[in-house]
Amino acid sequence: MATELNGKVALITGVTGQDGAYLSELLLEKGYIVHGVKRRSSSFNTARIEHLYQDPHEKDPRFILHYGDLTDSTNLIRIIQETQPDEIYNLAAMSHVQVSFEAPEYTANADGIGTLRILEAIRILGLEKKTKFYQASTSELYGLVQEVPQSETTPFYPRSPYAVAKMYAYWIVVNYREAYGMHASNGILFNHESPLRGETFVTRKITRAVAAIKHGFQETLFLGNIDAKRDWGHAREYVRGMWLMLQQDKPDDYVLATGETTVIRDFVTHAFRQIDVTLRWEGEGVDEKGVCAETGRVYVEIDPRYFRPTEVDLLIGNPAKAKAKLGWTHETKWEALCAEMVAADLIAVAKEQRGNGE
Ligand code: NDP
Ligand code: GDR
Repeated sequence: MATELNGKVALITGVTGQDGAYLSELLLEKGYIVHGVKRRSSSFNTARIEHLYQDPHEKDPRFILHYGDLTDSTNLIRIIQETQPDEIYNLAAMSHVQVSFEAPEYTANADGIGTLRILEAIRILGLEKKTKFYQASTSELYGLVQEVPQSETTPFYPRSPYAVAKMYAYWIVVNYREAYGMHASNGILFNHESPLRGETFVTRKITRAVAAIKHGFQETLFLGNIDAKRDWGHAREYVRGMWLMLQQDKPDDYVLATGETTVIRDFVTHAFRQIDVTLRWEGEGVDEKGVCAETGRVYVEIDPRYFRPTEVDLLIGNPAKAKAKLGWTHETKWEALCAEMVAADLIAVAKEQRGNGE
């Protein structure tokens, strides 16, 4: 970290997550002092940011972690008071759509009211004019298809407790911007993935399973609705868009997406191709099995437990505004992203198994 300091301080909630890790790297490269909020956990939850860790005894550390939680307003007020950030990136959330059906109240508290808590903390501390705020909004707000491609003007129709909580967060950001003149922006980000993606999201679940099957540690990949379509980009490129939003003179809301949509089934096929397995799908229905043409071996099975009570069938974003106003574009295509994730998991799974003594 030899970069000269740029005199700015950033605070990232959700620093231990996929986006938190990439954003921390980016901001440190740009010369920020980065404070991160992490939750207390009974086991280590900092694997994604281990390479950035600095001993707190070090002189003038640039990357500093604080225990905190979006459900605890006094804790948030104290952290913001202590760090006096120029920019806050609110990435913390219970971010799993299916889990939000199991824990809807907690999801509303953390993802919805949690956002309000930070905005109020900024106001209570009188930082409205100093601190810029980024909110991790989501394409899940579009939910039931109203129009495609989806843009900043497409009506919302959320389809899960997660999306409804994020919709509250979206509007409270808009309201605080208009009511108090805060520099607060929503990034409406479409799905973005990477080798750091949580293991229970569909892309990473697929790439890890492919790696485990290749190494002989897993027999079958069980999936839910493989007919859903998603607009997938690379997380490293999307965090740059977050930063760009806070560098603008005026706050606003922006879609970040690739503009291309892909059915889950094709991601599965492409992932298996990386280990030289050619999947042949039986029929087109989601209750059919995926079979390898040469051997007849079943690699993929559909398990109804992974179906959601209400599904988001089709996401395809229009990133034209972000391109025109922020100069943001994506580079990585989903096929390359998939290949990168499989390659990383082939190494990771082998390492884990060695670690387990197998
Ligand atoms: P992750 O699930 O990887 O990370 C979520 C982070 O939030 C983790 O650091 C997690 O901590 C933390 N967290 C969860 N609950 C709380 C809480 N109550 N208090 C404090 N921290 C909490 O998500 P991503 O990095 O993929 O996404 C970042 C944000 O962007 C999320 O808000 C997500 O909803 C949103 N988003 C993501 C998209 C994507 O495709 N990745 C697309 C659009 C929006 P811990 O590590 O301890 O679990
Ligand atoms: P999503 O991501 O719900 O779009 O939310 P996820 O990868 O969980 O699901 C994408 C699609 O795949 C289908 N699917 C499965 N999903 C999971 N997790 N596991 C399975 O076994 C499986 N089988 C099929 C799902 O039904 C869905 O249609 C992500 C999160 O990062 C959110 O936080 C973020 O807001 C949105 O992306 C944009």
